[in-house]
Amino acid sequence: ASIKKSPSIATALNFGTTLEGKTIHGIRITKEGNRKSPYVTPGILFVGAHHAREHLSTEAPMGLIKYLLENYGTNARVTKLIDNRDIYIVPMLNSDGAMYDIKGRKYKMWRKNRRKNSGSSFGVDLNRNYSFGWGTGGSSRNPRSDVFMGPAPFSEPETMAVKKFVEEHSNLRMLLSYHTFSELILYPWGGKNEGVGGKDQETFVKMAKQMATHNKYKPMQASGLYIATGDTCDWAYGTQGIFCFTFELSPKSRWRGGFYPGAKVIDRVTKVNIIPALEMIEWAGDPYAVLRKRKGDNVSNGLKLFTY
Ligand code: 0X9
Ligand code: ZN
Repeated sequence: ASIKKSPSIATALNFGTTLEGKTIHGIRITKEGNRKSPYVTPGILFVGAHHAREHLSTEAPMGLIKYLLENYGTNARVTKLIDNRDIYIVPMLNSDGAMYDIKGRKYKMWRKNRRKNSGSSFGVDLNRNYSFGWGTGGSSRNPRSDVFMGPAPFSEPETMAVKKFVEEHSNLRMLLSYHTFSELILYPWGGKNEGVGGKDQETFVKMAKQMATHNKYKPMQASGLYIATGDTCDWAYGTQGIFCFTFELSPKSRWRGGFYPGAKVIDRVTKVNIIPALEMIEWAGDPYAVLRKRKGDNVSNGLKLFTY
C-alpha cells in the first residue's frame, strides 16, 4: 500500500539539530484546524532511538506514521483521533549514534550519542542526561561508560531538543519513548523504588496493563528493571506531569537476537504496538478517564476495530 499524499493532516517538524549538525526530523499529524498556537488540542509525543543500536525503536514509530496516514478517512477510530489530537512523532532522536552504529555495514553495538568527551572517548547516554534526579544512581561519571550521564543535565543537543519541545508544547499529556529490547512496558519512577503514588500511580498501572493485553509485554515500574536516573520519563512526569512510558520492544532476550534481531521482525513489532499507541493517543484527551472505564471499554466502543 502507498501513503496518500496527506498535506492536510501531516506537516514536517524540525525537532532540532544533533551534535554533528543533522536535522532531527519529526512529523506532526493532526487536522489542519488544530495547528494553531497556543496549543490547545490534547497532544502526545512519540520518540525513538535515544539509543543508537536500538534500531527497532525507529521502525516502530515509522510504522505508526504509516499506519495513521494510510488509515485516515477510512478507519473511524484513526480518523477521530487525528481530528481530535495533536500527534508528534520523532522516530530517530540520536541519528549521529544510529548512523555510526551501521557505518561500514557493520554493527558496532553503539549506544550513546557521538559527543567527543574529555579524554579520548565518545558519547553521552542520552537516557541518563535528563535533569530529574540526574546523577543520583544507575549512571556513571566516567565518560567511557556506556551509561555516562554527561557533564551536566541536558548537556546534549538531543536531550535539550526534547526539553525545549516539551516545554513549548503545553498540550502534551502523554509521551512514549521507544527502546529495545526485553518486551517491557515501563512507567516511573525509574530512579527510585518508590512508586509515584496516588491516583497517578493507579493511572500508570491501569494504562500499562491495558496496553500489555495487546503487545503481551510485561508491565512494570522502570526501577524494577534497574534503578537509573536522568531518563526521559522521570523527567517528563516529574517536571511536566506527563504520563510517560518507556517501551522495551522485541525481542524478549539476547538469545533471540538482542539489539539486532534482523529485518524480519519489523512488521510484527510494529503491528503489535499500534493499538497501544492508539490507546495512548486517546488517553491524551484525559489520562484519568482510564480509571473510570472498565476493561475493554474505551473511546472506540461501538467502532469497528481495524485490521492492520
Ligand atoms: O537503560 C535504559 O536506558 C533503558 N533500557 S535500554 O536497554 N534500552 O538501555 C531502560 C530505562 C528505564 N528506566 C529506568 N530503569 N530508569
Ligand atoms: Zn535504550
